Amino acid sequence: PRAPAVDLAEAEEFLRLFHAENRVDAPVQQRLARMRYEVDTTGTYRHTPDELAYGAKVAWRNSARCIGRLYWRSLKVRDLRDVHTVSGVAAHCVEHLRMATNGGKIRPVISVFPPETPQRPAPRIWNEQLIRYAGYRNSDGSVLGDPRYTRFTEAVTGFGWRPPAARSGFDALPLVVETREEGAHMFALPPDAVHEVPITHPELPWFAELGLRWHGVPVISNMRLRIGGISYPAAPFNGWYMGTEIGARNFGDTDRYNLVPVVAERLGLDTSREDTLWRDRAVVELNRAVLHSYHQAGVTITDHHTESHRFLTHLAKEESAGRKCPVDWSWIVPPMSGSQTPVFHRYYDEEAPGPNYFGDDDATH
Ligand code: HEM
Ligand code: NRG
Repeated sequence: PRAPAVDLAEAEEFLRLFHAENRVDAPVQQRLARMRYEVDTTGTYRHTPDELAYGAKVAWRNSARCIGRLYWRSLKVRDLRDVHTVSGVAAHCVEHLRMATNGGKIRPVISVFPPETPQRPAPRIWNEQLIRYAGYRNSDGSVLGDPRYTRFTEAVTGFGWRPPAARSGFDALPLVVETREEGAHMFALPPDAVHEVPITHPELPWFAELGLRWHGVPVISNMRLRIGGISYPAAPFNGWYMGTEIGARNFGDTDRYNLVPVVAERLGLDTSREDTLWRDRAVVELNRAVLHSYHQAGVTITDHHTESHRFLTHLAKEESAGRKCPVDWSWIVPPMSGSQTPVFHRYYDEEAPGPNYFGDDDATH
C-alpha cells in the first residue's frame, strides 16, 4: 500500500514554530511554498539540517513523561538521514554509544536515520534500547537475567545469536537492524562500547557479592521521532539515568530483577509482616548502592530529589517563555518517596503538541 502523504497542517505548524523560535533568514511563506511543492510532487518533504536538529530538541521538550527536560537545548543531533544500509545503521549506533558515554561524562545525543517516505520505507531497529541484557528462561520457570527480554532473547537466539559460554545475568543482547532491501540483520555490540558499572554499597561490603552491574547509558531505540508530519522510526536517543530507574524499577520490580527480597534478607529484616516496611527499607539501600556506584565509577547519574527540583526550574522557564509544558504526573513522580519530591504536589498541563517521540503503546503516531 502507498504510504499516506504528509499531513500539511502538521508540516505548516512545525515550520511556523521553527521560524518563530529561531532567527531564520528566509521568510516562512517561502519555506511553506517550497514544502507544499515538494509534498505535491513527491508525497513528502525534506527537513533542513537546522529544522531537523530543532525538531528533535522540541520533541524532547514536549515529552510529557520525561523529568530531564531542563537541558533540552543541549541535545546533540546526528544527521544520519543518508545511512541506508543495515551495517551502516549498526556501526553508527555503536558510534552513538561511544559519543554518548564520553568516558563516563554522559552527553545527551540523538542519531536520526532516514525517515519514512512514499519512495522508501525507513530502516528499523528492533531493540528497545541499544544496550539491554538477555533474559534466559530456566526449565523451572525462573529467569537468569532480565525477564523483560526473554522473548527478545529467544527471537535473536532463533536468529543464530549464541550467548556467551558462561551465561550471566548481564549479557548484552545484539542489535537487530532491518531494511526493506536487506531484511533483518544481527550485530553484536563490541564489549568496549558497553560501559558498565559494578554495584557496591557505601557501607555494606556484602553488596558487591550480589554481583550486580548495570550499563551507564540508556539509549531508547524503539520510539519514532515525528517532526512536522515526517516520521523517523529509527532515531535512538539518550540522556543519563536517574538512579530510581535502576534501583527502584529495573532491580526492584517483581517482573524484573526482583532484588528487594534478596537485599532484605541480607539486611536481616523481618519479612514475615508487611508493616515492618522491609520492602521500603531494602529499596532505599538498593538505590543508595546505585547512586554510590555510578559516582564512584565517574558515570553521570542523578537522584530523584535533585532531578525533581531541576524539573520545576524547567517548568518555570517554560512558563516565562510563554509556553505550556505537557506533563504526565504518573511518569514524572519518581517511583520511590514520591511525596518527598516537589513534583508530587501539583497539577500539570497534559496535552502534548508536536513534534514528539512516540512508542507503540501511544495512540497517536
Ligand atoms: C522518560 C529522565 C534525557 C526523552 C524519562 C524517564 C526518566 C527520564 C526518569 C522515565 C522513564 C521510566 O520511568 O521508565 C531523563 C534524564 C535525562 C533524560 C535524567 C538526562 C538528560 C532524555 C532525552 C530524551 C528524553 C535526551 C530525548 C531526546 C524521554 C522520553 C521518555 C522519557 C520520550 C518517555 C519514554 C517512554 O514513553 O517510554 N526520562 N531523561 N529524555 N524521556 Fe527522558
Ligand atoms: N527506565 C529505562 C529508561 C527510560 C528512559 N530514561 C532516561 N532516558 N533516563 C531504563 O533503562 O531503566 N534518557 O534518555 O536519558
